[in-house]
Amino acid sequence: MRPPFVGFIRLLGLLVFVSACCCSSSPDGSTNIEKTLAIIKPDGLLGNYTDDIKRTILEYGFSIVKEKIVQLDETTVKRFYAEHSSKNFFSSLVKYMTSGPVLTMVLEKDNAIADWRALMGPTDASKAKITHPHSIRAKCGLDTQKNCVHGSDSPKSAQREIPFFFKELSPDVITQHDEL
Ligand code: FUP
Repeated sequence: MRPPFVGFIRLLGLLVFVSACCCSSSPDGSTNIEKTLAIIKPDGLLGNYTDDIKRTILEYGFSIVKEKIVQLDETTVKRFYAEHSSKNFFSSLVKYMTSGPVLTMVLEKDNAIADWRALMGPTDASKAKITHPHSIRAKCGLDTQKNCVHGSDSPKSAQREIPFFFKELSPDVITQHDEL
């Protein structure tokens, strides 16, 4: 007679097979595993939102590949936000980003760049509270500047921003497109 657990193991095997077949993100069976840079800005860190934000990150299926708390200086912020150097808010952005420590993280998952941006919500946290009330910026941000979190806005930005804070991660290991 067949031991009773053989049926159970077969069922388990079937479930694993079916979930493996269903978990690829695109119709051609490819996945788009990406890394993105996330920052919890001074208002997020000092406002004690860090644990909540990290819990949300994990709940949404990201892994936190790297993390470190840093106190940014003026030179570093000016380099990081160089594309905004001509904007009228630049000096106040630099002042804000150097006003306290930040938590920099590398997040990884399928479609991480767009998914983290979606989870963050719009740049203006005051508008996010109305249009995207469940977003992170709606919950812990205040306005366009004090908006609690940062996320790379494209694969090109992620390739620049990740090694900016984590030199050990070179650009070529950041975006990987795996064929199943
Ligand atoms: P985002 O990609 O959503 O972080 O937004 P942007 O790249 O447009 O802006 C980068 C940062 O500049 C924002 F997070 C905060 C700051 N900023 C201001 O302080 N004032 C503005 O009017 C716009 C942006």
